[in-house]
Amino acid sequence: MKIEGVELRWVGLPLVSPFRTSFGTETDREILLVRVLTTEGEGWGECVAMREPVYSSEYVDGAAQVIREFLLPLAHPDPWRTEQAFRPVHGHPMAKAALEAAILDAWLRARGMSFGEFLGAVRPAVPAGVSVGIMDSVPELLDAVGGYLDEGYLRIKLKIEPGWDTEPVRAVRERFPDILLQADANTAYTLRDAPRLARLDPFELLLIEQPLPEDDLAGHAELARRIRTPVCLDESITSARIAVDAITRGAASIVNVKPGRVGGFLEARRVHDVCAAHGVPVWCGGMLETGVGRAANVALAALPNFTLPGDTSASGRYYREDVTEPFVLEDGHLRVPEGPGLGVVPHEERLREFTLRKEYIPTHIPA
Ligand code: OSB
Ligand code: MG
Repeated sequence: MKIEGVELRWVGLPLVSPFRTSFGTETDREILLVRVLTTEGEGWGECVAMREPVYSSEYVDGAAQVIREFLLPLAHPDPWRTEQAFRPVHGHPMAKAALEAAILDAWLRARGMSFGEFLGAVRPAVPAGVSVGIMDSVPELLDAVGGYLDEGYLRIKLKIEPGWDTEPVRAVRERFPDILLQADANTAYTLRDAPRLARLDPFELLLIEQPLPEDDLAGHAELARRIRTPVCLDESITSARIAVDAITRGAASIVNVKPGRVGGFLEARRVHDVCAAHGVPVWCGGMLETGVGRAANVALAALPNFTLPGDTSASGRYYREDVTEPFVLEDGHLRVPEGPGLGVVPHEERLREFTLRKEYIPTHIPA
């Protein structure tokens, strides 16, 4: 299998409703898709970097630059060789993950094997949770949560920040006493807020995700001793090695796995494996992906130690029209695609409709 070229495609998709977090509000998404063209067919990957560097240091145009200038010259048709070849490039996990995923997709399609089979999926469908943004008022939040529960979502995650925490969490817990409920702070607190975070203890949250800055493992370990809610890490977990470090220091008792954040699906599987070895449950995070990224995430979420519902929601929670066939909720679950590779492909016409710009980079990468 020879890689003959790579297409970078900037896609613009409006969200069905604004998504507000402690780092900003998303309304119109700009997404970078990577398509590799090989002598044995093509492969697709989604870069989960956002337009601005507010979740992590990566951003769409920066990732495109890194792929074009630094990663593509190192790429290989074999996904493991590609991963190894990327090692000298520091950081940029989302750029690496996108190109690796596209190569892996082409490699799997050429072998007639699905992502699920390749990664080691043990379930035909995965339970779906939904991540609910910060709202202007508690009644508005209760309406949104009620709507998602009516649709069948099996777990609710509330975005929180100082000033939007105890009150919304209490209101949702009082209205819906029996649901699986958790909160995500996206680094919005410091250790000085420990007493205020302890006020969430009575609400029986499954976990609190990333309360403190990403480089504060010691702080998370200390916080975990001061609150009853289990501490889960997202932004901090950038590799399997850091996952082990966080777990052994007591900074995380649950881990959110995002392939883009750890540099690819091969590393994401290792994060799953080391967490399993330490008895730490994991769940699959999300970055508001299109069907391209979602297909692979859903396959990953079918691995045995993904024992909590993920942020893998149906396409309709994000987009009126997805670029692939939409993922739909069936009894609170998303089905793991079974076809070769991702098992889905972007719909040519819709893709064209949503494409902001594209760039073709010819390559001569022999097997
Ligand atoms: O912290 O999990 C996060 C979206 C963008 C960036 C960061 C996060 C999120 C979400 C939404 O919480 C997850 C999803 O539904 O894709
Ligand atoms: Mg998070």
